[in-house]
Amino acid sequence: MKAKGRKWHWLALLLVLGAALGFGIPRLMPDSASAVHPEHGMVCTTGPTFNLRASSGYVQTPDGNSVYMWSYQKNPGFFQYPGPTLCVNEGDPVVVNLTNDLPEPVSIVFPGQTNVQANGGPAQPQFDGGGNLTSLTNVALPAGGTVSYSFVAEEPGTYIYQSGTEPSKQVQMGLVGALVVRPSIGATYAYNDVSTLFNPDREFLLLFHEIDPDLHHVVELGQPYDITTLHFRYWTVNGRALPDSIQINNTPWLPSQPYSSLIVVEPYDAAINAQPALVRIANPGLANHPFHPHANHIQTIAQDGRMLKGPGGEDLSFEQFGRIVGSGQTYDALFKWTDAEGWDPVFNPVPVEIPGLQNLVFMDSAVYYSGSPYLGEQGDFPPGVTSFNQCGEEYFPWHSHALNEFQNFDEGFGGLATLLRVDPPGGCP
Ligand SMILES: [Cu+2]
Repeated sequence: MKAKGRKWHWLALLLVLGAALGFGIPRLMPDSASAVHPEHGMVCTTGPTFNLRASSGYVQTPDGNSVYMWSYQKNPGFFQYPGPTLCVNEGDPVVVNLTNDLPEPVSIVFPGQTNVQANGGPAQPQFDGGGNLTSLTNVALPAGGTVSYSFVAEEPGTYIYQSGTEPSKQVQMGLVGALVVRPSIGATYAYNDVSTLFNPDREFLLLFHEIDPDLHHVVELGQPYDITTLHFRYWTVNGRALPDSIQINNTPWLPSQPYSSLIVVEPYDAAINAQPALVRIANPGLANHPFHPHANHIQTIAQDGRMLKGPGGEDLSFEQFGRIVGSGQTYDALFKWTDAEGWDPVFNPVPVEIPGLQNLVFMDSAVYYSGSPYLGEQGDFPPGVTSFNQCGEEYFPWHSHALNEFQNFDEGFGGLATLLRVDPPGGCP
């Protein structure tokens, strides 16, 4: 494991994050997030019956752009991207009723689920005039058509759901979401194995997706969709690009993008904080993404909704500091942040050479840097520099290491990235 990853070059990232990191009061929401930290962490829409609409709307990007999207939203509800995170329990009879507001047939497929029954809508398979397969399952016809899918959630884990109709268009347009099946031994476990116990107040989902705004524009205008011109310009985590990705759940200025992806933890402590965070990673998009979490490594425990165990039950989980998340794949990881050296300005003052105040150059007058190398301590800043650091917390970037994806329309840093926030023991006041 790496110890505290104090990489000063990443300071630059924190300095360009202009928008304030919210500690505000979230919008009242019917969905369940963590009871202790509703601002952060995975937001569940609970089933096992779900009513979704395939609809169009607009999302915002950090460079001030507004992009036409398709997505699944709750019915009734507001347009949101990505679709709601569907949470069910192992053994549940799941029913997903889909209504189509879009101008062409749409559907949903549930990779990893077995015996999915489709009721209503034209039956599969469907072909276009040229004999090409256009849909993997029954569709909801345009202008209010409906279809219903049902299956039993037989295996716990993290899954995706997405359009099974012309995926090169409809998945790219945003018809994606995540499905979480909780194991029968309890909701504080990721799988039916005691080694997968996690802190339920530290459960996170990171769902990756990509956007070509030009292709979205031609769809908005009703013009032909030419996949050969595909050129992604935006990359999102939970429907937002950095720095929007670190804003709280349901932040009011991103009304169509309700899900935060900020990871918030406190240092591992065998006595008071022994359980790891659970990070569910899902990639329903068209591209593969080499995801790189800074600070401690993640412990990858499952892939595509199956625990990493050998034929004799051997533990095949492993530590990683980089994880290529392929198109259509999911991973589950446990994560602990360890204050390896226990730096403390009084009791363990590990000498650190910090540049003098007058030598510090900030790219932006607003920073998240604490001004101190010690967790829970805050230092001084040059005149004119405002720190949004709350309590000496520390930030680490978790980002795509395909650096073209680490930006918003060629402006970095941004894109497929979020931050890990480490609060001092006991949390921020
Ligand atoms: Cu990195």
